[in-house]
Amino acid sequence: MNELMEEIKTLMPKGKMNEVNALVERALKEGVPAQTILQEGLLQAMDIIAKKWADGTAFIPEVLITARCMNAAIPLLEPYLLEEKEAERPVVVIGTVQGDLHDIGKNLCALMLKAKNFKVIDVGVDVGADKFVEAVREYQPMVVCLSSLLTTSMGNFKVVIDALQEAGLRDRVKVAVGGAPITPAFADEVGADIYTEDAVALADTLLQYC
Ligand code: B12
Repeated sequence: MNELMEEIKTLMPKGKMNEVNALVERALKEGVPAQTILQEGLLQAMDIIAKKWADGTAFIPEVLITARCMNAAIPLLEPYLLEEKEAERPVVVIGTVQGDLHDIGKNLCALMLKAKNFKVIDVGVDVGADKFVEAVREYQPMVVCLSSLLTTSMGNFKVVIDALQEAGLRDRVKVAVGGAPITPAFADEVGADIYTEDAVALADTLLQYC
């Protein structure tokens, strides 16, 4: 990887645009993160030429051709940079527990979380413990949010938490619970980590876990 970055830095002040692009593509193919190529290749090359210009050992044409190489390479990195940024967003799984079809409050929670830049995986309504476990295994969220509006379904919080425990996933994920009939005492009783009364408080609380 270092060799590729060194080559990029050597070729950019020479204006070798096609060669630089080919090296960027090769680095991406070899799995070098786009952020690394940007920081340790392209930006360092710009930095070196800017310093040389400042101390009089390089001139404007060299600065311009280096910048041209930089501009030509950026579009190659762009989709990867966006993807990497996406991957950094904290993930939350949310759903309404089994036996319960109410989703207005859950949707509101999902909306508020998205507004705070969480990546939200909404598993829907009437969701059994198995599906929550599957989602936690697949998406590895920071928090799983369980919603219930019915006194007949709120007991399923514990079923989900027990299933996570049994699957060996409980230590890897926080559990938040909520819904109109839920109280802080009930959240404690079922072994949840987080309870809030509404969606705005949920989003603010989860930000503290990032
Ligand atoms: C709308 C509604 C329905 C709609 C649901 C439509 C939908 N797509 O959701 C329909 C008509 C389908 C419906 C059906 C039923 N309903 Co209904 N329904 C309601 C009603 C009027 C409003 C619920 C609502 O959306 N509130 C607005 C949202 C924004 O508030 P919220 O859900 O509480 O969410 C907020 C917080 O609680 C919190 N929150 C929510 N989830 C989570 C999750 C986490 C992790 C956190 C931290 C916070 C959080 O944040 C949210 C936003 O700030 C309530 C009455 C009420 N006042 O609550 C009855 C109510 C919940 N329903 C009730 C009942 C009995 C039923 C039925 C059984 C009726 C029947 N006999 O068929 C069925 C159940 C069907 C089923 N299996 O789910 C009862 C429940 C009583 C009980 N003791 O359990 C209620 C309380 C009405 C009553 N007073 O009798 N219902």
